[in-house]
Amino acid sequence: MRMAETMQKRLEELKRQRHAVILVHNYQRGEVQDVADYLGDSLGLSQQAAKTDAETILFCGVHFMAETAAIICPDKTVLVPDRHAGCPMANMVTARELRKVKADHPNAVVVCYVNSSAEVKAESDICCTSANAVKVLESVPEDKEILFVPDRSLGEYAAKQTGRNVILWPGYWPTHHRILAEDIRRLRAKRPDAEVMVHPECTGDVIELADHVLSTSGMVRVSRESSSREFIVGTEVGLLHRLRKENPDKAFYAATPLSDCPNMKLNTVEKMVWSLEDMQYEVTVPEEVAAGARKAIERMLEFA
Ligand code: CIZ
Repeated sequence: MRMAETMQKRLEELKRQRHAVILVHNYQRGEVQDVADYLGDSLGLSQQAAKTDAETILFCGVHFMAETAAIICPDKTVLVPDRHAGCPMANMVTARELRKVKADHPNAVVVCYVNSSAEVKAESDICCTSANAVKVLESVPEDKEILFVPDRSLGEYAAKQTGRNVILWPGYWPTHHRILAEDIRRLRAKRPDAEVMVHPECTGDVIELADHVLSTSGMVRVSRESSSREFIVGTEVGLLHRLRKENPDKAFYAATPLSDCPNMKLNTVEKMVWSLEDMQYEVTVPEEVAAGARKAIERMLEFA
């Protein structure tokens, strides 16, 4: 038996022993996606975490996603295969910094992108993901100021879509900012029939060139439903594995190979096996923080 098959078999055994479910984000390595029980974006995975009967959740993504699962499911054991898989954008705002800005805008509603720490969520009124940011902004009463943290690009995009006046935090995801307008123009010239889909975390000049501005779940849907045969994809390159697998008769071109997140790629099938063998690395959130964060996440889930 090949090594990869041995590992997959062992993972199946451990899953049964540990009553575990495997949640995998769309940006993970192809071989990790292939052993998922559920594959999706952070919103979809949060919903799966909320309804699973499993005792253990093995979360393959980055730290804030596993933290969200731990907040929603305090009675379950949430494990990550690699504890160093973090998110640079989530580190661009701390609860202390947010409290300071809130003090200057005491009536503002704080909308917090899920790509943030539990402490920051606990300081926020409502969370959102890239899939529902526009709906969440629309839900804020017109007479209220909105403070959006930490992703400036997503906040700017959602503000434009809703016409709302939004105070933006200067955070960003380096992986999406590596996609340049020039990349899109060059590929469009080469593939004139391709539809261009980009993520709302991209910079404004990239967004302006796109046919669709979508979360990863939106890209999965449009790729399936569209009659186009070719797509230029402006997001983290891990998603292309899923798009190609689900649409073998269509062609997908990464806007740039540089849009490759090193944190997302830290998880491997071997580390998943070790994680369930040793029941590590457990992600926990102190209840005094989790209680506030849970309210903001639960409000977001109403806009799923
Ligand atoms: O919300 C998520 O899961 C992220 C980080 C991207 C997306 O659009 O799925």
